[in-house]
Amino acid sequence: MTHTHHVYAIKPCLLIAAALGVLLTTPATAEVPFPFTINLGEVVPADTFAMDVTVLGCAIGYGSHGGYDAKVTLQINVEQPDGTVRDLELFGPFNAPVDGNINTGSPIRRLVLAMWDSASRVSLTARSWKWDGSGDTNNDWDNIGRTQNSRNNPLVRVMRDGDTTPGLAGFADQASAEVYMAPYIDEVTGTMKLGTNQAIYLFELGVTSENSSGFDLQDAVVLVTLGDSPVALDATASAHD
Ligand SMILES: [Ca+2]
Ligand SMILES: [Ca+2]
Repeated sequence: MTHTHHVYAIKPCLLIAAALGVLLTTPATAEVPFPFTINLGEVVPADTFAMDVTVLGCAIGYGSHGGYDAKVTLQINVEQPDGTVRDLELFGPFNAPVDGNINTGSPIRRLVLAMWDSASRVSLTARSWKWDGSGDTNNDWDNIGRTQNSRNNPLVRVMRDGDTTPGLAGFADQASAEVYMAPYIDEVTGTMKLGTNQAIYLFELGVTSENSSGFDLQDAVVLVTLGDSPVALDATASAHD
């Protein structure tokens, strides 16, 4: 229940670092273990923590043969021990499909310069948007009702160290989830190779049936790395850039 005062806890919510915009060509696997558990799609840290959130990839389109690229927006939801929820819009406004779009064809990295209480519960929410056929402003994209939260949701899979990858082809010649996660897959065993402080969220944002050919679990692929300070996370990433 108590708030931990820390040198980085300048504001209770979001002091968000500038986009570093780095291309992650090598795994940013942290060397220092950081304890947390995944419970039904939520990360539950065992200590005060900072977060690094990286969109590794995104592939979803509409129309024949994949058509045009859909917009995708992303929100990080931190439920604190007192029950209050902070919605972090690290990648732009969740309800502005153009300004907040993460389906850009490139990885996007954001560092949260805030410390959070242990026992907070972290989940992710992603939303896909469909073009209404006119221009390219926020108002020209409709939420098609594909909003998925990672909490206890079969349409969002959470990968941790040692997990088996989904093994699904990308829809309409899109790259598979494995391609986006390649730096984090063990070449010998084919299983996930992540730090104990890392998890990758795989979102299905196009269909709701696992039997559909559109079920490819890479409509958004998001890496979350927890650390005991923003400085530690930044140093970890820099060491691998
Ligand atoms: Ca897809
Ligand atoms: Ca899909």
